[in-house]
Amino acid sequence: MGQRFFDFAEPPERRSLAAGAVLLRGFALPHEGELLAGIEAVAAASPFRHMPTRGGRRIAAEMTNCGALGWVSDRAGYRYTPLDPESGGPWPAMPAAFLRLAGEAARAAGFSGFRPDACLVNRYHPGAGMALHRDDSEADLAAPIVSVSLGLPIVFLFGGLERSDPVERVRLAHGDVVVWGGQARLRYHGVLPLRAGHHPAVGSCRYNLTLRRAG
Ligand code: MD3
Ligand code: FE
Repeated sequence: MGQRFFDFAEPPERRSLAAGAVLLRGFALPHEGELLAGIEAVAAASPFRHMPTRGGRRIAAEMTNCGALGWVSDRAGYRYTPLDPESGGPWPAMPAAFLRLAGEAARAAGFSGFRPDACLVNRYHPGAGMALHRDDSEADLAAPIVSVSLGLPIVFLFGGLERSDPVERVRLAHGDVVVWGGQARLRYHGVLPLRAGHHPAVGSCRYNLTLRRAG
């Protein structure tokens, strides 16, 4: 009984996944409305699209970006660009709620002064996943990446520094935030194909925001 009483005083769940990787369960929940409105505003200016890979296939997740730089892939490979190749104009501004959440999450994980200049927004429909890869095209690899999951849950794959290293599976659900820095920054990662479902606030898909210092 005494135990139960103290449950109210617990801080939000915080779990170290590995050196440099901190999972903040439910950290984004208080900001759900602003984050979803931000995604809608970004997508109104730069709509979600399937980007081609260098090899000519299409990336399963639909993507868009906000901030000074956006991540793009095409037959020339992948890189960050200041302009949306579809609209021809700059990527939409980073919504204030994205910036604030990224800064607070990074600070909670021990990274002070994180100022992202790029946010890739991924949208997964059932069946879409992301193969193991590393994020290595950002200029400052000392800066962390903050990722925010919204909508349907997914199984995240967290590997090592080599593609053949063993992979840990972590469920990422609505409102979960992960800060990837230090030694975790260059580890292989991916997600399993999304399973169909319905999320009361988001519907039948999953969004993932990755906030980065790209330039
Ligand atoms: C670990 N996105 O956009 S988020 C990506 O769920 C990406 O959409 C996945 O991988 C998604 O590049 C995973 C978690 C994540 C993001 C970036 C990382 C994990 C990371 C960078 C380094 C290490
Ligand atoms: Fe990645």
